[in-house]
Amino acid sequence: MRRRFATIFFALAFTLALWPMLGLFAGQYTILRKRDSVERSDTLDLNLKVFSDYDETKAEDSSKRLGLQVELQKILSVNQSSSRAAFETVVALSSLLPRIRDVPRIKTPTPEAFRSYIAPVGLPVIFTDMLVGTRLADWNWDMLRARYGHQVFHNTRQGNYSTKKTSYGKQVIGRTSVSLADFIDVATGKRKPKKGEEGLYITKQRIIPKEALDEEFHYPPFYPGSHKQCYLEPTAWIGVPGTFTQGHIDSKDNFAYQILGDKRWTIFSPQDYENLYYTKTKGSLEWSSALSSLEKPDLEKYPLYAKTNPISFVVHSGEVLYLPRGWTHFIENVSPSLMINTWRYGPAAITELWSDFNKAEIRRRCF
Ligand SMILES: O=C(O)CCC(=O)C(=O)O
Repeated sequence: MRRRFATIFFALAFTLALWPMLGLFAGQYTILRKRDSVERSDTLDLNLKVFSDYDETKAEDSSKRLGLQVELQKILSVNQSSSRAAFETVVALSSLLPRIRDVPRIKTPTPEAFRSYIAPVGLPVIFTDMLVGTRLADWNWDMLRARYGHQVFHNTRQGNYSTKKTSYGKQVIGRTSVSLADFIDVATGKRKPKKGEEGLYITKQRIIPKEALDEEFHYPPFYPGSHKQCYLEPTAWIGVPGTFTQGHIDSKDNFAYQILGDKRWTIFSPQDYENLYYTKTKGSLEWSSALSSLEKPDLEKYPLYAKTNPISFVVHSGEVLYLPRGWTHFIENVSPSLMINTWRYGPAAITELWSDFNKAEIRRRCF
């Protein structure tokens, strides 16, 4: 009896002695957990601060999003090749992207701010002053005519695109050759278009000679010089009013520099992917929407379109649009317009349905 009493007494004393230590441990654990979640949501708030109009109802998804991003990094660090798990995670991620109703215009942030708070979110932004002080800010039609007027652009889109009646997939647009001097004379009203010169759109062409690129073109100031290899060579899009590019998705982040004139962008979040009737079209636009007109979409044929959230805005000369990959974009030139864009393999944490997402080399270099 005395032995049993002694055992119970010692067991109780032992538990009591350990209790504070257990409590300390549990408390510390809770503090760590709390700190973790505070840090995470702080980062997210900072990420989203710039998007003052994002949909608050989606805010509760933010921690899920961060969890998925961490998960995705883990999956990709183990499995460099395309995997079902990675695919499913990126699709889940895109469905948690906060809804925005407008694209914010901001002054160019520091590289650190862009890389920490903007690029990882996967939402578009317009930089209002990124071109100030660069050579591109001095460009005008006369200077372009004098400098590059002799260049002839073969394969220039012509005609039907400006009517917006065509579907890219059917390839019914015309193609023609035009010199930049002729194009500028017609676009700026110096002379009337001759037959075959209506609706000209020089698309995705080199305008700055390769050897002049370093001097003339400034890559976005957010990454070190060594990241130049992460960009595709800049291409020019030069169109008369009304010319149009049908909705499609790009597999890389886009920096679109609006050099001259105005361009209307109508964009859709990756969440609208299922509602835009994508067809995988052979041709220069890999992924295009079957919808050819946004003005009067045929809702009998495309009923899901009614569920989409189009965001429409005009980018003016001197501004730069950052459009993360995965966002559908329909584009229309609203005045004679020159845009130069460069695509970048980037870290935008949104849907990526293309195989190059998993190329280990690109990730190592550019993320
Ligand atoms: O400006 C256009 O017509 C199309 C541009 C485009 O699709 C892009 O920059 O990704």
